Amino acid sequence: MEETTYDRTRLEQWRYGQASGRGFSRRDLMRLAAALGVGGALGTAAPASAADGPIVKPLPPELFTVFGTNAETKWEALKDTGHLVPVDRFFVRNHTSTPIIDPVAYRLKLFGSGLRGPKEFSLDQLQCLPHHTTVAAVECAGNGRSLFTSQQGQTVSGTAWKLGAIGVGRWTGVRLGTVLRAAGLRADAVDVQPQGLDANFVSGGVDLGPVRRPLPVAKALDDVLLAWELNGEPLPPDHGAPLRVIVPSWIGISSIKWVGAIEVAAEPLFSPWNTQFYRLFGESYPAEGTLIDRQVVKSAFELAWNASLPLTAQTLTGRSWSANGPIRRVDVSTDGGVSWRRARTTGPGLAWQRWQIDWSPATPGAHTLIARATDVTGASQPVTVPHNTLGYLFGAQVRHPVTVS
Ligand SMILES: Nc1nc2c(c(=O)[nH]1)N[C@H]1C(S)=C(S)[C@@H](COP(=O)(O)O)O[C@H]1N2
Ligand SMILES: [Mo]
Repeated sequence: MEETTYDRTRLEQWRYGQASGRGFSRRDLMRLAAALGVGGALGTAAPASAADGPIVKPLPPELFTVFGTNAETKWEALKDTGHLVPVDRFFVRNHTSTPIIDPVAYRLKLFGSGLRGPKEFSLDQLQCLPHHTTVAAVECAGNGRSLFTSQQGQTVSGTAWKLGAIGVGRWTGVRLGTVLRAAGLRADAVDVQPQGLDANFVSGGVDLGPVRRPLPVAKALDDVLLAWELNGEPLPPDHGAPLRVIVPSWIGISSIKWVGAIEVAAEPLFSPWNTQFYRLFGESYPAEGTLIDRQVVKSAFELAWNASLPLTAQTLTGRSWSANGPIRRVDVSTDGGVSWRRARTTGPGLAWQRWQIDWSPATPGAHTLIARATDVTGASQPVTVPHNTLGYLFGAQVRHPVTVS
């Protein structure tokens, strides 16, 4: 009885954003759900078998840097590609391992207090709904994390990505809104929480359940897609086959891969992925942390880290992106930020903007290149960003070292 009162108070605190950032264990969550009668099928059995390693596709060293279950795209491998990142070099971020899911046996299960009743769809049934295609980035919230340490001397935890935890693809599927309405969405629904069919995520010995994170219903009905195709091909296993969520402009964790169930609730939902992770903690933030959803402005050169460049006239290329909309201008410094020149933008400004600038290095030796983008809202890239302990949203100007000889 006392416990129920406590849990209810905790839920109320979450609703008003006042609770501590400690998050919930799966047991806490199930107990809370049972006590309040708001739960659903947490951790439904996955019709999946494991692949040999955490990632199925080949990870050749010229395309990827591998960090355990994750693989970062090398920026030099994007130099001669088009606007989209080819599947063979699209970064992979797996909490555990890529599951192999039988598309015929596959069902998407929708449930929760925000629906008139539970509903299931086969892949065929989903593919009979109106199709929609969008070009969108998937970018990890921790993209650029290692720069907190290498540029700002700060300690952060998590995968030490440079800038290659982003990929832009052309995704085809059905709008999440179409599926929610077909499932009987109620007017009082507030949150939508997709969950993956990959293995439960265990952190510090605690089973946190399936990878899942809530979205407000307004975002779910806006531009979110349930995708079965990437760049005109069936979705590959590592990127969520047979079906994944694509949440444009939001941090990568929102784009749940291998989505097996979606909870739709008439009350706020929470999971460790919005209470414990994907919040900004640190000196500059409140004790309970600041929830993050959207990405920030970033830029990268299509060059290796410490690239060797010739002492001749050449064209440097790169890309810049922002969750706020199109990039309005990109300025480049080849002298560590002393002087700046405007880069020429090339190609469409869809999800990211390609650009180039000519450079004739005057001297051999070490040089520092910097690209600084400004988006349509005037948001740009500062010299430094405030530290957060989990190393999210590194939007500062990146000092890219090269050697000219
Ligand atoms: N089910 C599930 N979905 C997931 C993840 C995961 O581990 N499991 N990782 C998330 C994170 S943190 C990111 S950044 C993106 C990465 O997508 P990608 O591997 O297709 O590049 O997927 C998200 N969706
Ligand atoms: Mo991520």
